[in-house]
Amino acid sequence: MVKRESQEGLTVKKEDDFSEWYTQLLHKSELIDYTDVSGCYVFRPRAYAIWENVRRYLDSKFKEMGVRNAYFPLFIPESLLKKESTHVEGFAPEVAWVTHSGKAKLNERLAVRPTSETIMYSAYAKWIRSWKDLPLKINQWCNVVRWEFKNPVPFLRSREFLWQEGHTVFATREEAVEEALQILDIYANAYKELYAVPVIKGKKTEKEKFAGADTTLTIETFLPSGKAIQCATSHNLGQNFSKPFNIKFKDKDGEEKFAWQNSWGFTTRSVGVMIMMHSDDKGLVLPPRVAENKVVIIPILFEKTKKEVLKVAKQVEKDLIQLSPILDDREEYSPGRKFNEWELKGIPIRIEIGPKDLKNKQVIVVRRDTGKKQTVKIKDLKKKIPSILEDIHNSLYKKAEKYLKDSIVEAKTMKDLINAIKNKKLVLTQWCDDAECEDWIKDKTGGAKIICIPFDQPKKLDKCVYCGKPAKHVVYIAKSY
Ligand code: 86X
Repeated sequence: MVKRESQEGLTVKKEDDFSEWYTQLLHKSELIDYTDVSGCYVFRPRAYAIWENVRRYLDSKFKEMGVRNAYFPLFIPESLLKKESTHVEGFAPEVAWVTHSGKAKLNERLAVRPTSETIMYSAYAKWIRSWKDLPLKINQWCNVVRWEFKNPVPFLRSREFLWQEGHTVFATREEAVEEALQILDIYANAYKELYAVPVIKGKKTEKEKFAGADTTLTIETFLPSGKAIQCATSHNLGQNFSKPFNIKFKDKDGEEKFAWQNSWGFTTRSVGVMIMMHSDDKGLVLPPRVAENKVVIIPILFEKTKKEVLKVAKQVEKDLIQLSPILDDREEYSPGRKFNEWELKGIPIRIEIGPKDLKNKQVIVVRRDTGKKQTVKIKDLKKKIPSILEDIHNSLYKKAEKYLKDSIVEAKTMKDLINAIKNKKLVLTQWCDDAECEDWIKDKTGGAKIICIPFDQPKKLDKCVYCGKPAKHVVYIAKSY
């Protein structure tokens, strides 16, 4: 088949070629541009605006919890990075190094931060002396670099990405455990309330958890590509870092104790998750709460009526100013061409204003998610549009939730499991907690892994899908990003 040579709409369907669809979508909607460095992308203004909205939301939630922002350096001396070697080992090939200034070799190599535990915790060791210094709750918004070799995917897997990393310190294990759960809830709510994306809350298996953690909590979802994806994570670090970094405090009882720590992170990957979940063959579908412009106003211009139509369009723009409307009054493009462009760019609502409607003091309102049209009296717009936006958010969430539920298949035997994985499903099954069975499951399914042990567990368990011994948990298994 010959591909349509069009700079405008998407030339492939989401269902036919997911990855080509995603690449075209990001490029043509002007969210992402490429650079000469593989795996490093430009976030264009419309993409960055999404991140700013999420960032504002999360930042205020963290502050409500008493977390304060700080900024630590980008460069981490090699000796410091390797201080707690077990957590770095598996990651070593991904670390990018600064070795020179100009032509002169540095005395010590500097890592470009892949994550900031080491640099933050060496400072914490100096700052924490007594129980009165605890809890210490610090977050930073920054970029990190991991020189991955798997094929890069914009937003989902890039060599540089943006995130927040929270690093908190407590006097007791209990406080830390409680906070890690609260953070996971904040993350899950951000996905639900901003991105309209449902997630599954759970715990990683011993094998899949962060090596530096006692437990890794996670939120996961399942994308229309047929793959699961980790959406954000919150770790109980126990005393695994406080011991090597010597983060000790004098407790109320006069004894010196090692502190209990958490770390948690949410990245720009989330933007890609949202886009993959909701967007369609016409282009982006943006949930209203993260969309930079919630409305586009398109006046239908004819020579005779141009003046009055534009006048009303400008009045509507004013009435809806809170929603950052775009007034597309360009005369060099046809209305049809404008409809396509703003659909491609995912603006949640289009308002068409033509001379006929004006006579009736009304406009046409079109939803991006369903394409449904309705007429609305101009005087009602200010009240009606926000409620339609709410409706769009809720119906996007419901649709994604149905997709997630419909993707789940229960398996009782390995045969069912292997089959369901072949059919790109998210499999709910039971497992004995043995790492060997976990390895075999991965092997027999061609690389599917245990995504998480969901918090939501049944009262009664049956047997392990692999070995047949009594099961300890239900688990989700899928191919994943
Ligand atoms: C693990 C753990 C943790 C704070 C989070 O998941 C949330 C925010 N950090 C990150 N991790 C590494 O420790 C790591 C270390 C090195 Cl040296 C590396 F090159 C890559 C890494 N990737 C992940």
